[in-house]
Amino acid sequence: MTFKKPIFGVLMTGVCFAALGATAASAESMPPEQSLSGLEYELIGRDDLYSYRALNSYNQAPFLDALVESGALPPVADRLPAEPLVFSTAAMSDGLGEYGGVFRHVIGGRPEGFNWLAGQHQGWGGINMAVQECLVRQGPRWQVEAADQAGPLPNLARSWEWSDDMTELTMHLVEGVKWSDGDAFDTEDIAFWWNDNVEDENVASRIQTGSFGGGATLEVVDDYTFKFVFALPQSNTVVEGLAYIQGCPGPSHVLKASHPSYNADASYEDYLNAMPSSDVPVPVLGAWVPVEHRPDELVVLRRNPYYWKVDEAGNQLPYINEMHFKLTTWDDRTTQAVAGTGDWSNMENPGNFVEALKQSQDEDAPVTANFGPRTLAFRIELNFAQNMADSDYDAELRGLFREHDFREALSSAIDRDALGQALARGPFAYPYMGGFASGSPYYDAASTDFTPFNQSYASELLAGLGLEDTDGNGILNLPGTGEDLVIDMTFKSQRNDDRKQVEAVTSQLAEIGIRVLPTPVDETSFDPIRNSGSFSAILQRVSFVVPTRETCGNLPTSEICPAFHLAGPDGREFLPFEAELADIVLRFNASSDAAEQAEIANRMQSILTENLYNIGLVQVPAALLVNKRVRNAHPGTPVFMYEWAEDAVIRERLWVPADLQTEELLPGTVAQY
Ligand code: BQZ
Repeated sequence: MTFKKPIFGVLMTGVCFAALGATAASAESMPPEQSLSGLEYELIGRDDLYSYRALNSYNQAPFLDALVESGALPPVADRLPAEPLVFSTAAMSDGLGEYGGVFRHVIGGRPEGFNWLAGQHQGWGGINMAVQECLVRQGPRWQVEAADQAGPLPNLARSWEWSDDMTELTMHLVEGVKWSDGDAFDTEDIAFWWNDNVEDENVASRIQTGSFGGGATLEVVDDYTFKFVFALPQSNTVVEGLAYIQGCPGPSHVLKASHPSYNADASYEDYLNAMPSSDVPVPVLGAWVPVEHRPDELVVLRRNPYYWKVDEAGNQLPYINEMHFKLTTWDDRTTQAVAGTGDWSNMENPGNFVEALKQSQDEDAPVTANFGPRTLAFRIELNFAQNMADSDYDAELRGLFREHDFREALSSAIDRDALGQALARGPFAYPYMGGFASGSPYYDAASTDFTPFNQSYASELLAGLGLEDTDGNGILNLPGTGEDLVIDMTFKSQRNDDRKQVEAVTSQLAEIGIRVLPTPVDETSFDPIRNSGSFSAILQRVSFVVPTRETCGNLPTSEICPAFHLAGPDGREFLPFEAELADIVLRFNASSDAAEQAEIANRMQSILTENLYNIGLVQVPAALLVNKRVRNAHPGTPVFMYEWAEDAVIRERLWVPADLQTEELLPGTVAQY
C-alpha cells in the first residue's frame, strides 16, 4: 500500500506559557513551531527498494569492455556476487539509467585519511559515503512506510536472524562481494573490523561496544556468516548502529600489515596513518574509488569495476563514471549548486536560504529546492571531566559546568530568538533545548523542557553559586581561584553559521558577566581535539535524530563516550542523571515495540533537557539542491533524517542523460594496483 503524506509535516500547536517573573525552575513548554517542510512523497514497503537475486545476464559500462577483452578485468558476471543487490525499477523516480558522465560535489571538508576503521574521515559531504559501505543502511528509510519500519535496511549484510532469547544475532554477508582491487570481502574483514578496531581501545573506532547492546562478542561461523553474542537480550534496533560510519568494514588485506596485533614493528600511529589521504587509490567497497587527490583542490573518484549492485536489467552500477569533490567551503557548495557549476548541496546554511530560494524559484534555475523538517541543531557541549583538568582553573570551571544551576544560568542567558535571527532573518530557526531535534520521529514537545530567556534569573543563579565580580572589571570571578570566568569556546573555523552562533553567544553571555573566548579550529583537526577531551566548551551543529547514530558523540555509553565527559585514568564520576541515561540507551536498543520506544525516547528527552546535558541553541531545516539534469534524485529526499541525503538519495542509482553529461577528467581510468 502506498499513500501520499508530507514528511513529518506537523504544525506544532503547543501552548506557550509566558515566563512570568520566572524564578521557579518548573518545567516550561516549548513555544509553537512553524513547519516549513514542503516534501511530499509516496511511501513504499521496505522490500520494494531492492532485493538480492541472480539475473540472467549482466552488462557493464561500455568503456570496461576493452579491459575485459585485454584480460585486465574478469568478465562482469565474475566480478559480481552470485546474487547481487538488485534495485527495483518501480522505486526509481526516473527509471533505468544511462551510463557515463560526472557528478560534481563541492565540499568544505578535507580528507583526513582513508583509515575509516580507525575513525578517520575522508572530508565529509558525501565522500566518506562514496567509499564506505556498511553492514546495514539507514539513509533510504525516510521512504519506507511506518508500519514496515522493522529497523535498518540490509546492505553488505543481506539478512540476519535472532536467537529466541534475543541474545544472539547471526548475520549473513552477500556472498562474493569483492573489494575494488578484486580481493574477496568476507568474515576475515568483519573479524578485523570488530576485534582489532571496535574492541581495541587504542583505536578510536566510531562505534563502541558499550553502545552496541552494552557489549557483545563476535564469532565467525564461516566465510560469509558471523554472530554477535550479547550479555542481555537485544532488539533489531541495535542493528541500526551497524549503518554508515559505525558498521563499515575496511580492507583487512591492506590494513593488517600496519596493525600492531599483526606487525610487531607497527605502532598505533602507523596504523592510524596506514591509508593516508595523499596515497590513492585505496581498495573500497563503495561505488567509486578515489584515484586522484589534489590537496585543497579536488578529489576525483572513478567507478568501482567490482561494485556489487545492479539494476533490474542487469546493468552493473553505478551509472555515473566519475565523481568530483571540489575542495572549497560549505557555503560555496550552495553557491555552486545555485549557479549550476556543482550538482548538489545540502543547503543547510541559513545565511544562504533567502537568496538561494529566490534564485531557485526561477524556471531556468539549475536546481529545485524544498525544505524538510528541522533536523540540524546547534548546541554547546561543556566538558564535565573535572578529574582530567590540567589546571586549578580548569578544574574549578569544570566543577561549575557540573552544577545544574550553572547550566541553567547559561541556558537562561541565551536569547534564542536573537540567535536565530543572527543566522537568518525569517521563520527558519526555532529554539533548541538539546536532545532530539524537532524533525526527529522520536521528538516530543511535551517531554522537552524549555528555558525562557531571563537574564536576571541567570544572574541570581550565578550569585547563588558564589560568583561575583570581585574586581569590578565586568566579569565574574571564580570563588576558588579568584580568576575571571572565561570559557574557551572551540568551534570549526570554516563553518560560518557556527561562527555566527559563537559571536552571538559571546555577546549574550557577556551581559551576565561571563567572558567567552572564541577558539576556532580547522575542521580536519576538530575530531581529534574533541575526542581527546582537550577543550573547555564546544559549539557545534549536530543532527540528533535517531539515538542509534553517533551515539558515542551524544550519550554516556562507554569510557570514551561522550567526548565531553571522558572517563580518563582515574575513572569518571557520573553526573546524577548520567547512569539513567546510559541505561536508557540500552533499553531503547533492547525494545522492538514502537509505543515502548516512544516512551523511552520521551524519558530520554526529559532527562536531556531538564538537566541541560548540552546547552541547546537553535534548530533549522535544510533544503536539498540537486541539479535538474540529474535523474533518480527522488524529490522527497530529506537533507537529514535517518542519515544524510548523500546516503538517502542512493547515489549509485543516479544518472544523467547522455546529452546532458559533462566531460570526464579521467575517461577510461579504472583504479589499478
Ligand atoms: C553532509 C555531511 C555528510 C559530521 C559533517 C561535518 C563534520 C561533522 C557532519 C553535511 C557535512 C555536511 O557534515 O555539512 O551537509 O554533507 O557532511 O557527511 O560537519 O564536521 O563531524 O558529523 O556529517
